[in-house]
Amino acid sequence: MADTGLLEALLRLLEKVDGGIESQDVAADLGVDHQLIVGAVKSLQALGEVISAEQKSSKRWELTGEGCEIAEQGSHEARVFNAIPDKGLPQNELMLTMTVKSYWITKGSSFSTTITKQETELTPEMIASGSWKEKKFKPYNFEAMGVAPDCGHLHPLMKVRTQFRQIFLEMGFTEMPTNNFIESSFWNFDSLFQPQQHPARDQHDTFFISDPALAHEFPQDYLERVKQVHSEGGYGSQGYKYDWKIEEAQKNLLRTHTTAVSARMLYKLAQQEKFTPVKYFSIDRVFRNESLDATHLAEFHQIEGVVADYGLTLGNLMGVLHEFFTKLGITKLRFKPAYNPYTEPSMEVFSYHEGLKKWVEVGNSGVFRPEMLLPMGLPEGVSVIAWGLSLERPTMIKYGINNIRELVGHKVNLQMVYDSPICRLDS
Ligand code: FB9
Repeated sequence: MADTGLLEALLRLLEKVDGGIESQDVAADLGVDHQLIVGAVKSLQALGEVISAEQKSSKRWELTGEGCEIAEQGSHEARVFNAIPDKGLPQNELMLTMTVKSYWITKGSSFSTTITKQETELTPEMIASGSWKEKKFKPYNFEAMGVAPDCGHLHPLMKVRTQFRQIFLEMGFTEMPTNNFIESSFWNFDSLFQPQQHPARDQHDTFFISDPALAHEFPQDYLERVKQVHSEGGYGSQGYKYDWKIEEAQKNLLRTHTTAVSARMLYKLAQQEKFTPVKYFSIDRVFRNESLDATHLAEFHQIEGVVADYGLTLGNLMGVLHEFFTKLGITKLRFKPAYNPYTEPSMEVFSYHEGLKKWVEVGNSGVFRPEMLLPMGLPEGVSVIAWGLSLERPTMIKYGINNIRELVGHKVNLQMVYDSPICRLDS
């Protein structure tokens, strides 16, 4: 931004004339280099319609540094004559022509002789007070280069996670605290009405922790209601009719899904004096002791969205899934009935992949069961819809990676991380 004093001096000169002024004449009048006036014109143009400036190109002779030297020290010819060798010297080498870009400056529709400070950010205070209406805002310079990081490179997974986080935030979702990889079986399974003999709960699907092997702190009244609904039913459910054991619920494990965090958050919500609708999301690592292949490792990042409100239905779930996946650029969705221990009904979500010319699974979803929600203390009538997908699958597709070991793990080529471009999911 050119110096404000120079801007206002130029404006005062412009104010005195009816038509316009030549930038070179302004430079001469103000006794400054023409390039400073060119900069001042560009600054005034960025302020909006203060001035109008039509760029002109004119060719003209201008003394070079050498020319000034001749003016000060006498004719070149005389000096050159004396120095010209017998074989002579072409004149055009003596003088160089320059193209000077100048401006024909006229008053703009918002002409003023004073510079109004341009705001560079819209603050909450401006919005609240309405003062933004009287302010001028500096236009965004979309041509500006981003600030290059001094060092460090973001892994593609982290770039895609940021994009998903942005999508959830745009949709009004709040991020859940997922900073506990270790979880009790109670929150990972029992609170979700997943029976203690479910196959997912044994060693070959779950990583159990040997030390500390057991968790001991649970909300006792809630734990009793969970035990009751598993063993004898309640809330209209017949339960699973088995001898529910606290020792099973105490076993610590590496969480197998972020739905354990959703359970904790929904229980906390149920403790409020008055229920309030919420929209939560999480994106973090989960661990499963499963067979490995080109697209599956023993851990992955689960993305989960949760909406709790009175009277939510499967239609609301389909609607929020359409909105979510549309922001990913996925518009053709199909829903297939599925089964989850903690949601009824449940749906697998499919999208038509134009490249592969086939429907591919892009996630799973459902309505949390009353046997999960009511023991928490959530009011009758409150329903909770939720869905999940992985971070690795979209990342591999986005970055054209076929084997997950090229994306994560000790064999990853760090140059791939350095070279990975920024990620935009909507295009
Ligand atoms: O992510 C998956 N697929 C996917 C997602 C996005 C995508 O984006 C493209 C660029 C446009 C492409 C593909 N899947 C879920 C489907 C399959 O990949 C599947 O084979 C692997 N699944 C994981 C689990 O496998 C052990 C993906 C992972 C998954 C599955 C289910 C959930 C979360 C992650 C869930 C859930 C849930 C359900 C109800 C309530 C709460 C959570």
